[in-house]
This record gives sequence, C-alpha cells and structure tokens, in this order.
Amino acid sequence: TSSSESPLMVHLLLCCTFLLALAAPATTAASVPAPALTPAKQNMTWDVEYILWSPDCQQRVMIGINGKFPGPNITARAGETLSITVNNKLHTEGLVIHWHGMRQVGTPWADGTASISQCAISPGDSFTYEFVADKPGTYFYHGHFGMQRAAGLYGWLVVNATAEQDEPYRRDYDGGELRMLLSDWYHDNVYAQAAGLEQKYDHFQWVGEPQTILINGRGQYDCMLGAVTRFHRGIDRRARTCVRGKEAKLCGDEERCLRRSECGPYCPQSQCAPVVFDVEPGRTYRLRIASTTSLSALNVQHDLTVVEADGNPVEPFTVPDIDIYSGESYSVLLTTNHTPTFYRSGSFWISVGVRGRP
Ligand SMILES: *[C@@H]1O[C@H](CO)[C@@H](O)[C@H](O)[C@H]1NC(C)=O
Ligand SMILES: *[C@@H]1O[C@H](CO)[C@@H](O)[C@H](O)[C@H]1NC(C)=O
Ligand SMILES: *[C@@H]1O[C@H](CO)[C@@H](O)[C@H](O)[C@H]1NC(C)=O
Ligand SMILES: [Cu+2]
Repeated sequence: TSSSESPLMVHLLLCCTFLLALAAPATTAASVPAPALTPAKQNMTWDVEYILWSPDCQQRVMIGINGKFPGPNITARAGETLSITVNNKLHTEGLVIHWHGMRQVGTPWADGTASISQCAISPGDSFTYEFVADKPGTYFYHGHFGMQRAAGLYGWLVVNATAEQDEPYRRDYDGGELRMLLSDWYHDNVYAQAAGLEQKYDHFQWVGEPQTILINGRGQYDCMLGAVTRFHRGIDRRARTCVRGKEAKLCGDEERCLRRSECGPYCPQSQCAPVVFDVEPGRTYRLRIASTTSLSALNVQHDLTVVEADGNPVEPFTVPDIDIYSGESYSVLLTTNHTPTFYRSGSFWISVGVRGRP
C-alpha cells in the first residue's frame, strides 16, 4: 500500500473564508465497515446552559450543551432509538430541541417545536426526547424556541446506513468521512437581534451581515490570510514544552492561550482555531455539509460531486462550488487530487462565503 516511507498527508484547514493545508504524518487508512452489532438504543443526558465561549476568538455568551459549543455529535445507526434527556438550566427561558430531518413517525411529541408539538421545557425542568433515527443521512439538531439556534444551540445528527441499506455511493469513496457544519455568527446577542426585528415603531431593524462564518463552531473574526500564516507557524511551535518545577508545560503561545479565556486564533487548542482536516493525496472522501445559519445563504467552493441531499441519495453530479441554504444538508465526494502549490507542501483550502440572504 501507499502508507510506507514518507506518507505525505495533506491537511485541509478551514478558516472563516477558506481552507488550507499543511504537511504532517499520516495516521489513518481506509476503513472497511465493521459488521454492526447494533445497540437498540443510545441514551444521552444534556444540560443546556449559558456558557462563555470564543467561537471566533471573541468571547460571548452562548447556549452550550454540557458546557460546550457546538453540542455533542450524535451518530446513530438507522433504526436505532435515541433517548435524550434535556435538562433546562437556562434559568430565564424555555427550551426545546428540534431534530432536523427526523420524520418522527409515531412520535410527533418528540419533534421539538415549541408551541406546536410541545410546550417549551421550563427553566429547571427536563424532557426526554425519544425517537427512532430511521433514515440514513446527514442531519443536525437545533434549538427551536426564540432564537436559541442562533445563540449556538445546535449540533450534528448523522444517521449511518446499516449493512443492508448500503448507500449507492458507498464504494465511491475510500478515504472516510469529513464534516462541515456551517453557521453564521453575529456579535450582537440574539436578544438584541430579536428586539431589533420586533420593535414596535421602527420595525424590522436588521442585525446586518454576520461577523463570522463558523465551521463546526469555529471561525476567525477579521479573518485574513496573514492570521492563518501565523497559525501555521504556531503549529510548529506547539510540540515544544518547558519544564517548570516537576511538570513539563507547554510554552509560549500555547500556554498563554490555555490560561486566557479569550484566545487568539493562533493557538491550536483554542476554541476558535481553524478546523483542520487530515487527508491523504489521491483519495476520495465523503464530506457531509449542513447549514444551520440564521440568515445567510452560503457558498462552498471546491470541486465536489453531490451524492446526497437532505438524507436522499441523488444522481451524482459534479460542480465547482455549491450553494447551501439554512436547513439544507449534502454529502459530497471530494477527491484530493490537486498538485500541492500553496505553502510548503500539500496545502489546500476550501472556501465558505456568504452568497446572500434568502
Ligand atoms: C439506557 O438504555 C438502555 C438500553 O440500551 C436501558 O436499559 C436503560 O434503562 C437506559 N437508561 C436510561 C437512564 O434511560
Ligand atoms: C458511522 O459511520 C462512521 C463512518 O463510517 C463510523 O466512523 C462510525 O463509527 C459509525 N457510527 C456508528 C454508530 O455506526
Ligand atoms: C464532532 O464532529 C466534528 C466534525 O467532524 C469534529 O470536528 C469534532 O471533534 C467532534 N466532536 C467530538 C466531541 O468528537
Ligand atoms: Cu430545523
């Protein structure tokens, strides 16, 4: 196989408007889907609360799940029951969670739409969502009360096909899976956004364009290539440690970053460090893309072949870029066949930008 001597790994690194890559050691090989010993049920308990977070290197109040943003990744097997107990620890507001794309056959009360399928969960109360993840595909979940989704209440919900349900494109990729959950991020908090829209005499004051596009909950405010170059150098420094007392500690940027709640973009450990995908040359990956933006229609630029839309297989077609509107999801095949020209070796970017507003 090709995993011998100098395995050139290509990193795809995503920033608010681009993705770039670096060279590093290889770690993964194509995996053969293991025969499934399907657990009938997955249980989760989530505490939903306000958290301080710096998704684009500027600290704000967000709504987090179990102390983090974005919420936990759910990966289910088709047919599996998901049981998610949600504890509302928001103190001053109700809460529901909608499982976007789940059909809720036989469980309409688990749909998570406030005042439609249920009353909002009151502060201090809990509610257990239990439903079957019945259809393979790329989905996400999000808050569906007020503007909680725009405050960060969302996360991945991916349903794997079972062996019997083999997806038509399963044999068209050998590199595994990558994921990009996209959202727009505003520095005005969601209460300010809502108050502007709802004002009595000066109606529909719009918040303006987003300050940052987040990819898997990360971005860089005031993003520019210079910042990424510095991040790139930061990675090289990361491995160095300093011995202080008995403990080996990280030096320089990294240590400063770990101590500060408001991180710069150059520390790999920070909440806003650009997303980096490790990929190998000459492979094809399944990239799942979903958008949970509140206003922006986005455009993802990279050569890609669309194979799934909103949980449905589609006749494959190849495009140089794709528009994605809020609530939509795709699986696309991405082949790492570019000649490395950016940066030292094997560095590529994929760009995500705002196309417009619906
Ligand atoms: C979790 O799921 C298992 C079945 O997989 C069930 O036996 C158990 O009672 C569940 N636990 C909770 C706390 O719901
Ligand atoms: C779902 O599929 C992915 C990619 O093949 C795999 O990494 C993951 O373990 C699977 N998860 C479950 C629960 O089947
Ligand atoms: C959730 O999935 C994203 C996208 O693949 C990944 O970057 C992140 O590390 C995952 N989070 C956890 C806690 O595994
Ligand atoms: Cu939705």
